Amino acid sequence: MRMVFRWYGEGNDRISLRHIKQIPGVEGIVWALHDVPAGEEWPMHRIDEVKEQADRYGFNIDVVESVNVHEDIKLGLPSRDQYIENYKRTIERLAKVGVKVICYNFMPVFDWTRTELFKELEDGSTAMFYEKAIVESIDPMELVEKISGNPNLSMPGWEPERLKHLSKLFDAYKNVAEEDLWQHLQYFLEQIIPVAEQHDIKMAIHPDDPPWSIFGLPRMITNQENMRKLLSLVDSPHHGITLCSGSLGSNPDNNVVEMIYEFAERIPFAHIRNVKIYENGDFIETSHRTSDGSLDVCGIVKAYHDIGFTGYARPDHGRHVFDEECRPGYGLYDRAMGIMYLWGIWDALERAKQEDAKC
Ligand code: CS2
Ligand code: MN
Repeated sequence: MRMVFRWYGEGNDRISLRHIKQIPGVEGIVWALHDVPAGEEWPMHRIDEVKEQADRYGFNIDVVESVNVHEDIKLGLPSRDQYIENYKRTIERLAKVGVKVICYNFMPVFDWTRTELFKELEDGSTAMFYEKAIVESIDPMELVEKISGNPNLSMPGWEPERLKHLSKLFDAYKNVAEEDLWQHLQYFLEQIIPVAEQHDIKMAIHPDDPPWSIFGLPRMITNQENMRKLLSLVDSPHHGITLCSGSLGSNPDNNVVEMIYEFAERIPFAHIRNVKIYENGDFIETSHRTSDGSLDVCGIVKAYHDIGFTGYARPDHGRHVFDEECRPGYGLYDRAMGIMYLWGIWDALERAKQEDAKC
């Protein structure tokens, strides 16, 4: 398991590389050029710049999260071909600085969706919360208005400049059923994966978060069966999954441990975090510790250990603790604690393996 940490970039992240360096066992940063709009080629000089910044601290930049997929590709519009070409150029450029894994997602319109970004937990910390009834009852356009007036609620996909286009996007998706979306993904993969192969980069799709359809938009990467279908679209070790325990695990029917065993060979990147699921379908992000949430994080790490996982892993969203002011889910302290918990389990398993070997 190679531990990495998401960093939003110089001037864009309050957390410094100097501080990340002090978290035990972190060997690289998970990065992206967050200001380059989806669909555009990433400029080489900007890529080089991140490489230099990381080099100063001895961090690798092996994992990129995300190279975002333009909506026209997901919608299957004729303009997609140009965006796919741009995507290929970005893959080629990332290969030049040694990138090994590209995480991306194929969710229509929105990345992860929550209804509250700073919901207070019993211990006084805050975390991201999903209230099912709100998402189910609200007209997305009403939610847009609510969010427009509240800067604290800004989420991926809900950026002010995108809000203006949202109604048009919703209209465009009216004609896209789940099966169409699968075909559009296949079209994309058939062109991208050969380029990834050529440059020895593993493409790792992130599951849908939450793993069910929201606001009437189709979603695909939601459960084990669909992941099987996903992997069968293109048969290549360069086509894999970012196995995100928290995204998939917020549906109690999903068994993340089983997924790790089944898809072992196709997981270049692991996101590990815990969520607490309520009976009514709401969920909140908790500390990484197994007993704090509904997921068996111990069992998840054990599964990675059992399969001899040599891929990259990062703590995913964390709580906001110690009064830290940070971007939702991406504070320093709780993710650092998460890492120590993951290493604690991993090291104990390693030790047990050594003791066993001695007997
Ligand atoms: C996050 C995602 O929801 C999550 O668990 O890890 O926001 C992830 O960064 C993107 O979907 C990757 O494209
Ligand atoms: Mn994730």
